[in-house]
Amino acid sequence: MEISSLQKARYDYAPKLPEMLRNGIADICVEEGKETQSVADCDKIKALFPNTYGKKEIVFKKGNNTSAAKKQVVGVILSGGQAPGGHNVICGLYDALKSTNPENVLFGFKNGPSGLLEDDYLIFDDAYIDAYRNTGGFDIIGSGRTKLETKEQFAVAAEVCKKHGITAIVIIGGDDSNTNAAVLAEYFAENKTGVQVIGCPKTIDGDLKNEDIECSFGFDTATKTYSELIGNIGRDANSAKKYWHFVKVMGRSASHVALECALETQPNICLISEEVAAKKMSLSQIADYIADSVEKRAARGMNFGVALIPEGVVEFVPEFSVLIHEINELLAGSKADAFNALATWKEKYAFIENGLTKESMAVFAILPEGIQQQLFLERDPHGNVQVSLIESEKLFSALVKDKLAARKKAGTYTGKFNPIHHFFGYEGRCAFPSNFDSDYCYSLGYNAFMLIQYGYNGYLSKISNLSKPANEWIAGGMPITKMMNIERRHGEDKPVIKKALVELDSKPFTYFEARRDTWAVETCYVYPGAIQYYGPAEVCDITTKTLALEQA
Ligand code: FBP
Repeated sequence: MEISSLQKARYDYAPKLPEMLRNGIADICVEEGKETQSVADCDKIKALFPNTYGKKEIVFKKGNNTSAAKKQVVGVILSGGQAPGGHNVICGLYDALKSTNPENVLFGFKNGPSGLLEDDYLIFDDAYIDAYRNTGGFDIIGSGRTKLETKEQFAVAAEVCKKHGITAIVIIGGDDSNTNAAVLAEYFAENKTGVQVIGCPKTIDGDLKNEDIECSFGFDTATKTYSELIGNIGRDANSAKKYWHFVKVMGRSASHVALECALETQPNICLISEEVAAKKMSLSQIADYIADSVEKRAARGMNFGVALIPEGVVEFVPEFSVLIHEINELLAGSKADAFNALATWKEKYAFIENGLTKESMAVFAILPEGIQQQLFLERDPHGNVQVSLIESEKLFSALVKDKLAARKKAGTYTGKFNPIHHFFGYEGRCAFPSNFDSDYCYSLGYNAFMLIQYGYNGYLSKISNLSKPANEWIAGGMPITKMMNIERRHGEDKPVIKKALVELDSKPFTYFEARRDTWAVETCYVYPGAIQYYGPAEVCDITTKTLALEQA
């Protein structure tokens, strides 16, 4: 197989571990802290996790390794969307496991959690692992979105573990996957299977973070990749001076990715979904907000700009959520057949007009026709609108165009508005991990094995102090139940790790808020350039602005 020069060079990169994990396995001991309590709903969580609740936070130190000398057979699973660095979690896990005892075995369950249920696996060896060191992607074993959440699935998982003599499972996933890791850990403990479960925090969305987990892996590389592209677009816009670029960036619901890219590149506009929801902004208000920037810049002779749109924004617009709800109701069950039987869009439109409330129809009516049709024609297997498919970058540029046309008529705006659309998502999920993600992920995997070796169950691998150089990072573990609360999901009370949305009083947001009015009318673009893997630490090892501000 042909490989690029960079890939070859990255094979030789030695990821940096926290100081306490550096001296070799024989020199790692554990220090237990206080017993933990969940962040909320303690009694309910305790009742649901009688075997794994209230365990102690732990930190690794340099010192005599006192862990039990037993052969470990570990299974690892990649769960959910790709995030740069996943391969290194597995490499770190493998290296720690093999340096502890060359007889230890690492199973990789293929294509996500379903691999465990279907007993579909490979066994790693040096040659296989070496071909994936410091590379992006999840192709080492594949990933998938099957949820491991039912008792029946847990029983199958226990059988598969028993068959192979597996002593621990490592789940690399986001908030949902790690919630399920905690439930699986409790099941294994309750049924005395002897199998431990350890989670590792992954997602480019950056929404698995809390007072214990400083950031999920992949966020650093993905946002640096998007920021490079946005910076390039900003420079193109400032060179050609004739286009407004509407750039949608990934992040299923939280706006951490958009905010980080804005902090890196200083675009004219960046919507933050959480603010849209807090201020209950309507589509028309958002369009006016963007149009104001277009108009002010045009008045200064700048008919160009860059606007960032977070992927999930429309779901945070209250009137839009109501509209989606009404559409789902309107087409529920057999009503969809009556709609689908109508021959023309004109007839369908009349059906819609008849079925929606006046308020929702007013929202529907201002949408571009392409988006109106998308809402009714592209539906998921349950018949629901697929909000994630909505091309919000096109939606907002169309709404802004209408606003500007009205302003032109009123004589307040005389500029030109030529929008161009982009969506940056998949481009960043499998990039070569930055040095930060290479180091962080390798440390998470290495550390996950130390948690296994010391007998912990239901813990998340925790590496902290991340805004400092890697040697100052702190390695340890936190019981997943500590991060849980009860939330209403699909009509039921469920114990879950809380999803971290952008906090409007956080340092990253307030820093952005204090500067965005200037960015909206002036041209303040910053050009971060491509991720650098080799060179001075201040160029190659920088963390995200979000992390730097949070820990300032
Ligand atoms: P995870 O939460 O599993 O990490 O995935 C996040 C994400 O990358 C979102 O940013 C995006 O909306 C979604 O996955 C896309 O999912 P898919 O890969 O199934 O198209």
